[in-house]
Amino acid sequence: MIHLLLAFTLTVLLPVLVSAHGYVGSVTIDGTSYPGNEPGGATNPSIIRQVSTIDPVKGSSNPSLNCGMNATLAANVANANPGSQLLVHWVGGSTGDSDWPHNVGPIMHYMTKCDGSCSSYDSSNAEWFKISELGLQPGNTTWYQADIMAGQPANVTIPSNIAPGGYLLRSELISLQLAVSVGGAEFYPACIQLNIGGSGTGAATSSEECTLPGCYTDSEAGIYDPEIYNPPLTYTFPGPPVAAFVGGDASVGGTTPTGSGSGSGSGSSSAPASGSAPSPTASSGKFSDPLFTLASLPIRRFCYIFPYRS
Ligand SMILES: [Cu+2]
Repeated sequence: MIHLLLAFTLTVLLPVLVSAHGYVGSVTIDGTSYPGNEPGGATNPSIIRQVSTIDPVKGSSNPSLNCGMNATLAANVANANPGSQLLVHWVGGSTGDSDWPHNVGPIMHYMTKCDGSCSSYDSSNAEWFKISELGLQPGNTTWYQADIMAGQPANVTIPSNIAPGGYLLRSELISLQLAVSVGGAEFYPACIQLNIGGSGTGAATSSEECTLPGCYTDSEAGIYDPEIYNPPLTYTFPGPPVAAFVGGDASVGGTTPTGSGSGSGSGSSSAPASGSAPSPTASSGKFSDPLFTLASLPIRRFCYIFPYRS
């Protein structure tokens, strides 16, 4: 009987377990969709650098903090322009057939200029600047990442005055459900290869840039947070501030009504997709999610039950 029960429990839990992490399945740029490759799977020409696994990057000095786990160059580069809107579709599971599984932690976007074509650019020593950061929604209890978990893409706008050239756009989710311990944070970076046109002149200053790894430490606020389960929260974003030249972008696109409500000072990005209403789904949606429901049990997170999956 015990064995039967165990077998039943595993049968129920395993499908959830294998979807406990994720990756960027595709990116939509001004309405055109660009598919990515499954982590560790076949490599088709893409604009998204392929990672080797859906597992998170652990540790702030991990070289994979740059573009994701063992990321490799992508063959293609997409054209975009200052003011272009990108929807970054984070998905869950090794084949991306489920929603992003985490709802605690920030959504941030960085860029760096490629030296030559981004399809051959090694960014391991690149200096990155931040173009957006989203943390807590108004009320300081629900994260914008909960909207990603509810199936919405991360929404980011290319700065309206950015100088033309090749750029990597780095989309990053940090999942903080284990961040009550130093080293517990899960980093999920992804790099998208762009060629940006126009005649802008905007650029970050060197004090607004840092390398990845290099931007973060394991023990700083925003990465290690023993109070993460004691809302309402005050959240301090890791990394540099949003670059000053991005500042004028707050209203560009006009599709992100809730983006500036987080107090982050960025305003150029928002988790909710244009035209969708984020708030009604924020609470009802997450309670219907099996992972969240299980995560709400007295034992708070799977990763404690199955530490090898953390
Ligand atoms: Cu995960």
